[in-house]
Amino acid sequence: MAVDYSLYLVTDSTPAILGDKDLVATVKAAVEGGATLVQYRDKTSDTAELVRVAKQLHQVTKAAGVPLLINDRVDVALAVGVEGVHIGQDDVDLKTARKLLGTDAIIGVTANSLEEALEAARGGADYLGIGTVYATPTKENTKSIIGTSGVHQILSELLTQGFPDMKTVAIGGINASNVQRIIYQCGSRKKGLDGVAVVSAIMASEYPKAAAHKLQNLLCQPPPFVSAARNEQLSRIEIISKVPTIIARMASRKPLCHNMTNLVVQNFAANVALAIGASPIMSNNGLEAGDLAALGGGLVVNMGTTTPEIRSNHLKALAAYNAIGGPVILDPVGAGATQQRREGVKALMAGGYFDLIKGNEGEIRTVAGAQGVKQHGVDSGASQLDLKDRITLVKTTAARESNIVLMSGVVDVISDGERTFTISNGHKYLGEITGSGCTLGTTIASVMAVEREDKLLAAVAGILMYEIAAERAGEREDVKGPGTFVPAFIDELYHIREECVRGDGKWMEAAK
Ligand code: 3NM
Ligand code: MG
Repeated sequence: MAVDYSLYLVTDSTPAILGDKDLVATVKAAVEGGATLVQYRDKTSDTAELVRVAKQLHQVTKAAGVPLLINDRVDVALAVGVEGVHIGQDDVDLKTARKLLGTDAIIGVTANSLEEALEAARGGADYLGIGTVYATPTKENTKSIIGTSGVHQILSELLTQGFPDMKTVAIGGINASNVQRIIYQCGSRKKGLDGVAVVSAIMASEYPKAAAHKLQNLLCQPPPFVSAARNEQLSRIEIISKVPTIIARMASRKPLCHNMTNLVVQNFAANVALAIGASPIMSNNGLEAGDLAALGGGLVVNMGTTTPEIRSNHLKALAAYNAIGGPVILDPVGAGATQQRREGVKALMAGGYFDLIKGNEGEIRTVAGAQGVKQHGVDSGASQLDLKDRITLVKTTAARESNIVLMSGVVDVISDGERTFTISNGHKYLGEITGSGCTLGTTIASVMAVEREDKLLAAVAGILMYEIAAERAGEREDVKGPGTFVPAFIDELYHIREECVRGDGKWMEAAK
């Protein structure tokens, strides 16, 4: 019989989670609300109590047609005649469990790493519980926090190593606020999760039926930030023909460009937004982000000025934009430079979805290593990768995060994990003024706010507008250096916008 792994409830009888609710009644409510599989997990009760409670739970689950598994204890599973067990790395081995329970039993195994996942798959596990995704008070002694990218890596290896049909659920810190994103970011087009396992999101809820129902509803829909459509391919000719129209549309729509940025570039970012035809707002107050997100614009989260308070504002704003699918860009300024910033990147990436992450080589390398995926031979600092390796890093990071990654440089590399472009426009004076990276983010967020279907196309449009304007400004006779460059650059951004509005796309011939 096919097992539905979509909403897997793992029980917890401790007062910290269950409160004063009754365990069996809570499970009954959860199953009524939509839990599709139940694991009785009790690490402290003696065997007689485990058998007694498991019998009660089994009555409830059997009536609902939902399988019941027992955590760790094959003997209890046998005594009660439930559908299977879930075993951890420290419990009875898979082979023995299978021998005792037979081929029909459902046997799941916890996998914290790729090695553990492959071993369990080879050993004939029916499903893997992959985690710990995010740190959780429910289980504090977990081996490692692997994030969505760690799960993603295990799923893709299962596919390439010959286990395309292996059933998988993710576990650890999953709740209604992140479940859609976790499903989206853990999986890929080729292999996704079969479900999520939760403890506190249901067991700690005052209304377990409603909590399960809400999770089941969320599981049925993609997260709001997933675009409905996109181009399978994107040729140079298509880009050249589409970009001026997109910029013209931006100028007519005047999208809000919400910058949570550092103190140095606020004024410059606002001027760039105005020049390209967007409507800037500089707000670092996370509490008003919901109102701003509702206006339909894009958000730039810039880590240039960082304190714990700013981080909490960033997280609030991220959640507000994610909730309605508004585009969000992360600019992880100086990401690898200090412990605070490394932690900051991790916390932001675990706290929400960034449609695009933009940084220089060092920053993108920090982002790539931020979530428990080990990188080979990486240290912080100056450019060390050749173009081929930069392309590989950008592409694999984007695939792993299910978003877009832009590594800026003399040659920019941008990818959504499947389509990858290099862009070689720009001018050396961009490197001689402050905020040129930050305001590229401002430009991209503004374009993404109007081009919602193909986010990669939107980002490429923003980069080309920005860098060709810089090129034109840098080549002007009245520009003698970085000081005169800044106003000329703002003028050229404005001119390109005007040309687009007039239907004149000749400026795009400079794209390279
Ligand atoms: N196993 P919550 S994490 C039971 O990583 C369990 O193997 C984990 O609880 C693992 O849904 C975990 O409340 C607890 O975060 C998950
Ligand atoms: Mg165990």
